[in-house]
Amino acid sequence: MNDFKFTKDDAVDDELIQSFQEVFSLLDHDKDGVISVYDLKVILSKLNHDVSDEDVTDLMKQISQGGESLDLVDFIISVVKKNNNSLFEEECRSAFQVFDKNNDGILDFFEISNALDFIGEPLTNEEIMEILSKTSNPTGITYDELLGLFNSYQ
Ligand SMILES: [Ca+2]
Ligand SMILES: [Ca+2]
Repeated sequence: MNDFKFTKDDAVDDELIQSFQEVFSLLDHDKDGVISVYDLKVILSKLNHDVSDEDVTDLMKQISQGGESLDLVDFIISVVKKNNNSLFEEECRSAFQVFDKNNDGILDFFEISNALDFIGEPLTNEEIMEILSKTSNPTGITYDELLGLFNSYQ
């Protein structure tokens, strides 16, 4: 097995890795430790998906980001990355709803100011005005714009 270690930031615990290992070994049809195009094809035909070699190769490229096979570490990383993104979006959305006190879908100046105080990063009025000046609507910020701002800082 690999001695690849995940850092704390990856938020992967032993139990999770074990369930990844189980899924992985299901997908690794010939049990050689790598999910290949061949393995994918066997699995898909078992599931009654009639797929061409080309389709399977395309699918593999999508999962492995251009590669031709996946080992366990690649597999976990591709799944974790995917989950983190949607988790992140979900958290942003619920945070947005909490701070959008009047539920109009826009964080206005006071709502932003409250939100920043709440997360312990108060900005000056000028700084908030500057953020707002970058948005399409100078009186407030929509969820999509907020997400865009977060993503640009990442
Ligand atoms: Ca295999
Ligand atoms: Ca609002």
